[in-house]
Amino acid sequence: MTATPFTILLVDDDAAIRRLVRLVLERSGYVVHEATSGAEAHVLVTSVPWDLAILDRRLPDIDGAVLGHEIRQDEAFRTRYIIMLTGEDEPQDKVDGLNLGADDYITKPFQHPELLARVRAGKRIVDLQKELVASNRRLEHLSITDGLTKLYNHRYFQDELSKAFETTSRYGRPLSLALLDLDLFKKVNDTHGHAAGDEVLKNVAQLFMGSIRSADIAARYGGEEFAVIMPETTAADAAMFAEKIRARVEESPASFNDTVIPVTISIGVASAPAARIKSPRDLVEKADKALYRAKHNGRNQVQIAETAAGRSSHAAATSAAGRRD
Ligand code: GH3
Ligand code: MG
Ligand code: MG
Repeated sequence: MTATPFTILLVDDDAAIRRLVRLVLERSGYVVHEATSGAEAHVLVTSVPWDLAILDRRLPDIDGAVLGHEIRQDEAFRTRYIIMLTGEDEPQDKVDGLNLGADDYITKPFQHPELLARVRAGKRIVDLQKELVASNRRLEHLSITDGLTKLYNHRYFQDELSKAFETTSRYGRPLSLALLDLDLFKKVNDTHGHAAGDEVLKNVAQLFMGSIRSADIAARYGGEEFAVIMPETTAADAAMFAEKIRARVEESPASFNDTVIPVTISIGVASAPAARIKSPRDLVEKADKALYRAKHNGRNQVQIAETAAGRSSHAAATSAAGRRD
């Protein structure tokens, strides 16, 4: 993890207190930003990154406890730590502050070691929460990614296809799906070994990632089979994309231990909305059938799913401008 300095927002209208607290905190290596009112604090919380806030209870324009409560309402600040600065003779201040969501309080006048000890305690909590967030992100990424190719995995593909299909059904927007299968891949493994086969899979995955639009989703469907979801893409445009990626795979062999390993892919494309496609499953089935035809017809080619009229079409390169160039 990068070592960004722990940053503290100090909100107090008393300049002498601000100077003192800043001095103590900066000597211990903390970065401090100051605000003198609730209004200034509200600007500061969104304009600088921060970890912990020290809020005076008595501010000119707002009760510090209420300010803390307001800051906490923002989802982005839920994991930050808030310490109230309260007067010695107002025990109710502490109760109010804690009730409104502050994590701790410091009574004025305070001893430096106590201030630092409470800030350190806050830092421990904030650091722990940061680690949790980071580890959740890592886990989430792992749970949707294929380890070998770094493309999305099958589960994520299914989830995203369902979502994309819903948009298509609701608004009648075009949606295309390409299923791509490496040709005679078993032979690659048999000839060059499994490790070389893995390298080929990684290589084609790279080609897919470099060829898709940002809204497209490229996934490893399983084994040596891949899928690309193309929202807002008609069958004609998807056919052009598929032809482009087919040609790119043919032209860009992987190399493994100084051996160049050429491969080709067969692609089946299906698009919605279409009369017989009522579900994401129908779309996959149609694309799969088209893929099967591509294999049956000799591989290294693109086939487009049959339309309701029963016609099938071969995606030969067309003269029209591609959607991606
Ligand atoms: P076709 O053109 O009909 O698709 O022929 P194919 O040989 O590609 O098809 P088949 O389904 O017979 O073989 C797929 C091969 O893909 C067999 C399997 O060992 C290989 N394979 C699947 N996953 C992996 C993998 O993660 N790494 C490697 N190296 N090979 C894999
Ligand atoms: Mg295959
Ligand atoms: Mg296969």
